Order: sequence, then C-alpha cells, then structure tokens
Amino acid sequence: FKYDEAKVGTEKLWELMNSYIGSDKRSIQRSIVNHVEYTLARSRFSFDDFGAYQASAFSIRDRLIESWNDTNEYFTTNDSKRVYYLSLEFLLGRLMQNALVNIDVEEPYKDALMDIGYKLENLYEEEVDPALGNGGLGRLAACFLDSMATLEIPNWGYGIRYDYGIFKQGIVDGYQVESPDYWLSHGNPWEIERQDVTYHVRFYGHVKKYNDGGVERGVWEGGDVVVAQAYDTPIPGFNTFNCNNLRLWRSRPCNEFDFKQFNAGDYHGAIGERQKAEYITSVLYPNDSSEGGKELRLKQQYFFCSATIRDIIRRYKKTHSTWNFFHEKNQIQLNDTHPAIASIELLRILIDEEKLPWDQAWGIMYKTFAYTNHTVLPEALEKWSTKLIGNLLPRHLDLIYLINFFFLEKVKQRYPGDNSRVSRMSLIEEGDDKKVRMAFLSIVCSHTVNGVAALHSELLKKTIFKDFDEMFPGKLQNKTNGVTPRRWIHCCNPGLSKLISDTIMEEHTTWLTNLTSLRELSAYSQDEDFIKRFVQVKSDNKLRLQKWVKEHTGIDIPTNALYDVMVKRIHEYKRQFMNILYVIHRYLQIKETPQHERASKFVPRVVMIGGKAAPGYANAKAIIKLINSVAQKINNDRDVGELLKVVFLPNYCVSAAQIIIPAAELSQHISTAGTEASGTSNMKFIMNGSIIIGTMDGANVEIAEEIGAENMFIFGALVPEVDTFRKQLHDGRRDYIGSRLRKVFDAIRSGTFGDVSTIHGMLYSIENGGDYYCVCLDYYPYLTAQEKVDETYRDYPKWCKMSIEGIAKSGKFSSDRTIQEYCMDIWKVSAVSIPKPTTNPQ
Ligand code: T68
Repeated sequence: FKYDEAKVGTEKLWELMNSYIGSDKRSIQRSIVNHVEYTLARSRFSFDDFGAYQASAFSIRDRLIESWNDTNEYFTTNDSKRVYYLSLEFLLGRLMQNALVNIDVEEPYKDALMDIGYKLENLYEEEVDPALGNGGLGRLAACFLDSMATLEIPNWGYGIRYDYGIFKQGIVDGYQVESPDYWLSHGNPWEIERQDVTYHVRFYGHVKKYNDGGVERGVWEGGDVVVAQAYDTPIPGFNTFNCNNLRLWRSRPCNEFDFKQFNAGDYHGAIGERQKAEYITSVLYPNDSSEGGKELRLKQQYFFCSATIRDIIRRYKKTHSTWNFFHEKNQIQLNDTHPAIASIELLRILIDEEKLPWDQAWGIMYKTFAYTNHTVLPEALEKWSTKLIGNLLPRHLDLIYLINFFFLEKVKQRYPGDNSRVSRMSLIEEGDDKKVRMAFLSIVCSHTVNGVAALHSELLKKTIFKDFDEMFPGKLQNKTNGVTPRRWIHCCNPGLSKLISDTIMEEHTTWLTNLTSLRELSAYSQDEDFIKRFVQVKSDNKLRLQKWVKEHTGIDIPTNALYDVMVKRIHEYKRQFMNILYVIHRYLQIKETPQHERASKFVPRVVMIGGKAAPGYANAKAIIKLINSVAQKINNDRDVGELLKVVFLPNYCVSAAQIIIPAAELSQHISTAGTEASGTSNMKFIMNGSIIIGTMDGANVEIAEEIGAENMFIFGALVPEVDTFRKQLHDGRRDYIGSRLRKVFDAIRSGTFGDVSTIHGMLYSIENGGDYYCVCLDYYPYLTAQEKVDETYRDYPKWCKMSIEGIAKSGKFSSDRTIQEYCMDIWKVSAVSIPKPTTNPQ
C-alpha cells in the first residue's frame, strides 16, 4: 500500500490545492494575512492583536486539517482499531500554543509574526480558555487526548459543545459570585462545524413491544426529537503527523417535527419549542462532586451518547457488513458513569433496530465498553430515579430491568440463599423512589473497570465495589492518572524546559515523550551551576505570578517569600479549611512574637488559595469567604508586613494554572486519607519543582514511592486511622479540639476577621462530632509538617535538592504512561503511524 497513490485523482487534486503550507516565514505570513483578508474580512493593513490571533489560529488550523484528513483517511483505509473516549467534560485549556508546539512550528510562527509586528506571547493571551469541564476529571480527559494523539493511538473524544462552560468566578466583598462563561461570543477558530453530520435523538414517547421468534424487541415512538450536530476540534499529537479528533455535539431543533405546530398557526409556541431543543447543550453542570438528579442533566447525557453511538456505528459500517468485528475494532471508554447510558443505547440499537439476538447484542456491548471510576464519595455516585428514566427513555429502562434480572439470576446462582447480597448488588436501589445505580450498571455492562490511583483502586475493591470484586476477580484494575508534560512542563514553564534540555543534552522532543529520562537530573541536584539556573527559572516564574496576582486581585506580594499554593475545587474533603486555620494560627503566632525575634522564627510566606465552589455548596462558599476575610485582615496588618501575605486566586482555570503552578515552591494536597481518588495537580506541581505538603491520599502515595517520602512533607492519618476516628466520633468522642486550635476558632468567632458568620455552622459542627473530614485529627500533625517546611526552606540548598529530586523522579506521572497501560491492559490497541505526507509534486 502506498499512501499517496491511493488518493483519488491525486495529481489533479494536488494541482488544484496549494497544499501543505510551508513552514518558511513567507508562507506563514501569507497564510495569516490571507485569513485576515478572506476569513475575517478585515483590512490586511491593519489588524489588532485579536485579529492577528484569529488569523493565526485559522492558519494553524489549516495545517491541522491537512493532517487530520490524512490521519482519518489512513485509519479508514487500514481499518484500524479505534478507541473512543466518552466524557461529559473536556477541559482543554487554550489551544494555540499547544498546537504550535505539537506540530513543531512555534519558532517559525514566532519569527513570522514578529516580522509583521506581533508578539506571539501576546496573541496567546487573546484566546479564550475553553472551559468545558469542572476540574480533574475534565482535565484528565484533555491530557488523555494529547497523549493518545502523541502515541499515535487511533482515538476520537466525544462530548458536548456547551454554550456556557464552567461559570466565571468573581469575588465581591469576599464572597464568590458566579457569572456565565459565554466562551463562543467571539467565535471559535479551532472548531469545524459539520453541517452534514447530524443525528436525530428521541426523548419521551412510548414503546411497543413484539415477539420476534422468541426475542422481545421494542419500537420506540412518539415523544420529542431533537437534532445532534457535530463540531470537530483537531487534536494534534506531539512530534507526529497523526492528528486525532474531538467531536462535540450541539443540540438543534428538528425541522421535520415542527411543521404541525407552525401549520396550526402557533408561531410563537413553535419557536419556543425550538428553543427548548437548543437548551439541552446550553450549559455545563457546575457540580464536581454531587449529583442533582436533574432531568436536563440526564437529557444531556443521553443526547450525546445516542449521537455518539450512531456515529461510531456509521463509521464501522462503512467498512464492515457484519457485527462480528465490532468489539475488535472499537473500544469505548466511559469517563465516569456520566456517559453510562451509551452502553444501553448500543444494546437497544442492536436489539431493536439491527435485530440481533440478545446474546449476540449483549456480547458485543460487553466486549466494547470499559468504565473508569473517579470517586468513592457516596454523594458523587450517580443514581437516576427509575421514574425519570422511564419517562425520558422508556425503552432504556426496560433494558436496564432486563439486564438486572439476568444479572441477579447469576448472583443467586453463585451465592445461593444470600438475599442481602442480592439486594446489595442489585442495579436498582429499592425504596419509595427507586433508583438505578449507574456505577453498578457500568460495571455489569463493561469488560473492565478501573480506578485512578493505586490506593483508590484498592479502596474500590474494599468498599463500594467489594461484592463486584469478589464475583468478578480481576475485572477491577488500577490505572494511575497522569498529565501531559507538553502542556504542564514545556508550554507553561519554558525556562525549566530549556534548562532540562540543556542539562540532559537531549532535545525537548526526546524527553517530552520519554519522561522517565528526567531521572538524569538527579545527578545535578547538588550541582551549583545547575541550581543557580534552576533558582533563576523559579524566580522568573514567581515574578510572572506576582504580576498576575497584582492584575487580578490588586494585592502586592513580595517575591522573596515562600510561595505556598493550594489550587483545586473547593470542597470539605480537600480541606482548604484546614489550610486557612493554619494560616490564622501562624498569624496569631507572629503577633505573639516580639518584632526582633520574628525574622529568625518565621520564613516569609505568601499563601495562595484558589478554586471554584459549586454554586449550591454553602460550606464551600463559606470557606472562600473566610479565606478572603483572613487575607483582608492579614494583608492590611502593617505590624506583620511582608512576613505573611494571603491571597485568594480568583477564577482558577487551566490558563491560570499555567501561570500559578510553575511559580509554586510548596503545594498543598491535604485531603482526608481515602477521599481524593487521585489528584492530578499534585503531579503537575512536582514536575515544576514544587514540593508537596500532603497526606497519604490518592496519587500522593505513589508520588512518595517514586520521589521518596524524604522529598515531601507527608503528615496525617492513614485510611484505617480515619476509619477509627470516625467511629469514635460516632460513639460520642468530643475531646479532639486542643488548645491551639481552640484559639483559632475563638479568633474567628470573636470577629478578628470581620463578619464571617457563614462559617460558624461549620465550626459548630466540627466541635460537635461532625468532623467527618477529620480536620481536628490531622491538625496538629499538619502544624508539625508546616514547621518542618519553614526549617527546610531556611536550608535553601536542601530545599532545592528536594525540589529537583521531585522533578527528576516524576516521569511515571506522564499521561503517556497512563495511556500505554490503558492500551495494553484494557483496549488491546496499538499505535498506527501515518506516513509523512508527500508534498505537492508541483
Ligand atoms: C476527580 N473528579 C477526582 N469529578 O476528584 C480526582 N464529578 O481525585 C481525580 O484526580 C480526577 O477526577 C481525575 O481522575 C472530578 O473531577 C468531577 O469533576 C465531576 C464532575 C461531574 C460530576 C461528578
């Protein structure tokens, strides 16, 4: 097979298109200016930074489209096995720099733009940050797309093109205020609208059943029908010609079904109906750790799953006339249970439309799907009321009941007489309002299930999925998360990237795809020249953050202080509360210490905390208010001066993370043991030379294994100790506050930080046995760890050594490693490398 000969009328086509934009300065400039004129219809002689950004984005997109087309054509011709990553969230972050770096034209674009008067770095800032996700789960999906493209895995991501991404967080009087993130208001140059890729999606209606030679089939009729329309975003791999795709669906009204109402003369009513259809994909739900059970959310889930499954089937049918190879050619990964209904949709189509027998349909579905769990917190486990599902998706509820029936028969066979096990394992939770347990459904409908860090996967086996692990040993695996070093080292920390390349004498193109080679840096952890450069990089990054903080908060922070950072969604289990309690303690201590002794006792610190609270989560919002009030007080206390500064970093998002993480020296990952499934920012922080203060939770455990516990500040109760403490609370233990913490509580209550009464409820609850997240249990060990932090920072060479060791041994946490494990153990898929494109024979 020769690639270019297989093209249709190759020569003719080459003649028509001036294909494959060159990477020389002139070609780049011509392509940009052409877009200014023809795409933006602006004057080619005068365009501002935003115009230059847009035109450059279109120019880069042209290149991506070339390899996107080549890649897809190659996969189709080769009938390659494909992986589909289904996620309700993709937190991509800005795309321009990532694209330029991945296709290796950042320098040429920088030069070309400079030559016509534009600074590439400024154009980067013009891009809106596409924020179609809540936090770790959505960002993980984005890192996985980057790794799959880089590793040349034939992959498409599928999700929703929300009009509104995660809300923008503002701070007014210390309180979080939310405003809409209408990210599309200036267009989106990275996406390609597919007018021709649409599917009908049905809701409500009724099912007629009939017997087809012993197989019960259904015909689903009536209800509402909306259209799913595809929008594609090319996902270039790093240092490869492969370019994958992210297909996001948008809901539109369905013309054919409107006619009746229009004809009946109800013009306004009919237009209103059409708007309802558009509403489905309008907004991302902002809850990252609880489930509201709202119908619109279920509609979103089914809407995107249905369109996706049809799209996958259509692609498969282009090259196959039987169903025999479906699971061998397609693997579908569910990013949590949010897309779980996709498996039922496939089953429904196979049975009701393709008329397959149950066993065959079931086998195809089972061998195609795999499911990733991201939490053990019970409140985050999805459960949909059977009433709601039955109304919205009547046929799917039928099938779920049928699956449950067959499944429970197996359970009974395997454990005769064990009724309590049967009800524990049932896919349906009994009660007044019966509910479908989506995690159990996903386990039963998938060939493999995985947790996201070793500790988390073990906990799954011991707790929420215990019965399933017993019945299906080996089905539950671990795949420790990772992050892409392209964005999280090279793009966000160019200084460090260069230092690494210079030191290990490798091009960045080599180590960025083989991150364990960072180990070579270990040899330099006490090398004077290296440390000098390393410190310079860090202080440049601190300066960059200092500017950002000034611009976004108005607060002046010193750079000659320890930068102590905690950025993540605000949640009680993550314990930002414990962090701020310690800050208060430190403040009180400083105040108690005579001026002349302070310098020798305290290392100057800037404590920065950032993250969004779910709009309905009162305690999380109260924590934000407390942080801001404490900051206000401390920052304006001249007696404390620059010894302690506190900043709430507003509107934490991917682009902010790219400024914040490289500047951090200490980062906090202090969740109660057993609550944070993995965490992924912990990995980004160590790769950027920040030291972790953290608990033995999530991936911190494996980070400690890799880099050595001596290179972290580990403290706090382990999972069994947490269990014991909770039991004691339950049995009435109340003696756990201690005098130093009591003082902090008193200061809060006495109004030292102004009116922070919204936090009083939490204080009361913690004092009265409601300390579910064990703040009090871990508080004193945390103080001790913080003291160790100060002590170590005073010995700066030692601090640098720890920090460098962290970077050197962070290689395991590249998402390339994670994806390789998914490929080998779950998807059984291998790389397909497209050949280097031939240039225009002209
Ligand atoms: C996170 N989960 C985990 N959920 O909390 C984190 N949830 O430990 C882990 O590292 C990360 O997933 C990746 O595995 C989330 O981010 C959500 O965002 C979410 C969104 C909607 C509903 C439930």
